[in-house]
Amino acid sequence: MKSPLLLAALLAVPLLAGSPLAHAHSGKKHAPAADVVAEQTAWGIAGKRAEAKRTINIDMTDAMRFTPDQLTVQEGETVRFVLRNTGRMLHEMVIGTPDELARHAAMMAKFPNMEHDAPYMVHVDPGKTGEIVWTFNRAGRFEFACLIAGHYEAGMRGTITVQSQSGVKK
Ligand SMILES: [Cu+2]
Repeated sequence: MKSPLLLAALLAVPLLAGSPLAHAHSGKKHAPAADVVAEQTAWGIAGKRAEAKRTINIDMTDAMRFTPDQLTVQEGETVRFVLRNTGRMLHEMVIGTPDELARHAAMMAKFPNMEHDAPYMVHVDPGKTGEIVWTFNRAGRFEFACLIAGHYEAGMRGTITVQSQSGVKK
């Protein structure tokens, strides 16, 4: 006979997974890592490491800054970002449109312990490095930011300008 506790635990799983909070931060559902399908976003699409001809190294610090914080890439370019956290606290890099990042940051400020993950973000522990491989197949002006509560607000942000193939900035 199943204990009531176990039953409660079993019931809690689908309840949690289906709660609006679990997905509220992006407005999109997150697929488990095992069956991630590259999803087109307004700021590009998950890239393949083998296609990344360029690596951009970025430092993250407890001064709430990325170095460098202004990047220019070409439309269609796949970039491998290598993030080095030289601080003593967790940092992350999330790529998006300025609007999307602002919304996401507000959600993170409200629910600081909310877990979030997607191909356009990486969390980097102190002293570690992390990686994002991203294909910028949409021209425009985008941003990247650390959305850990308080970091975005402290200015931990950068810009990514994706130049269209015709050379005209949108
Ligand atoms: Cu941070």
